Amino acid sequence: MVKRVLTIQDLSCIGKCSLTEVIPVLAAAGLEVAAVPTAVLSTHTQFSGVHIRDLTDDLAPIRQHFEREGFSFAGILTGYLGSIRQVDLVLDFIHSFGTGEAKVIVDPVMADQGKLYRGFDEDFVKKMRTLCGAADVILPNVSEAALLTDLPYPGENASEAELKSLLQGLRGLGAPLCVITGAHLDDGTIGFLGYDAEQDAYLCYGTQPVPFVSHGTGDLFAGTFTAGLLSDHSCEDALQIASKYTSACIQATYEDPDHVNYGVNFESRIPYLLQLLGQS
Ligand code: PXL
Repeated sequence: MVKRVLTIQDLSCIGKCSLTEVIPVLAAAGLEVAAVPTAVLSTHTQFSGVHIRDLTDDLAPIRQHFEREGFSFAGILTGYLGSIRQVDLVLDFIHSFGTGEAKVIVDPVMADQGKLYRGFDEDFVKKMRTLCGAADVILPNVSEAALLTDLPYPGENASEAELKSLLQGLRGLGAPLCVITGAHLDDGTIGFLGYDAEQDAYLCYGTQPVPFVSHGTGDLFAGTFTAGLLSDHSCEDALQIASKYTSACIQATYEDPDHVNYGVNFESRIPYLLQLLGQS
């Protein structure tokens, strides 16, 4: 039977991120995607003058309808959420549908390069800690890990020892698997460093760095990890698949002289994703 995955995040029309990346990746893995948009934005928030249709008031009625229909989900992936109230409403989805076998994956999108994204503050960070506590897996970047743990931001070139301190702090939030993504590892690669509390083991993997930075790579990583996990790969394998695919998409964008600089060329690498997932 096809597995159904619920994902709750924004739909940005231009500026590849959130649902526009996650829906195709999950669908490519053969999963049925229940996509709940929290807002429709003309572009992601790195552009100025963005038109936003906020859908916060629609989230509870959508959840209630899902409950009346008796829908269930093999997993829930949350991404960029625009307000504290949205996080509360997402927690309601998790309470309704995140029980039993369902895997809850939280990407606590709110910061990069040591700075909170526009519109977020310390109260939002506190609320995000609660959401992380309701997850099976959390996928912060280094900046988000520092904010969530209230530890100083160690910079993008943090040592593995510093990343491990962040991981121990993240562990305190309650998720059994905490993974710092986009981490510069001591061997010169870029990838993830995670701590699996059930196994008491660190998970680590990196790919060669590509000198190109783009928006939406964290969302792509989270979507790909979810795709791998729900297509029966282990957490460690799913993390490696996400690392390899995200890196290949960044590389493809970097190598394209005509690339647009508001997202990565993930579309051209879908055949590679299928190969990584063992589906081609
Ligand atoms: O990629 C994270 C993200 C998702 N959605 C929106 C964003 C951002 C990052 O800025 O603005 C709307």
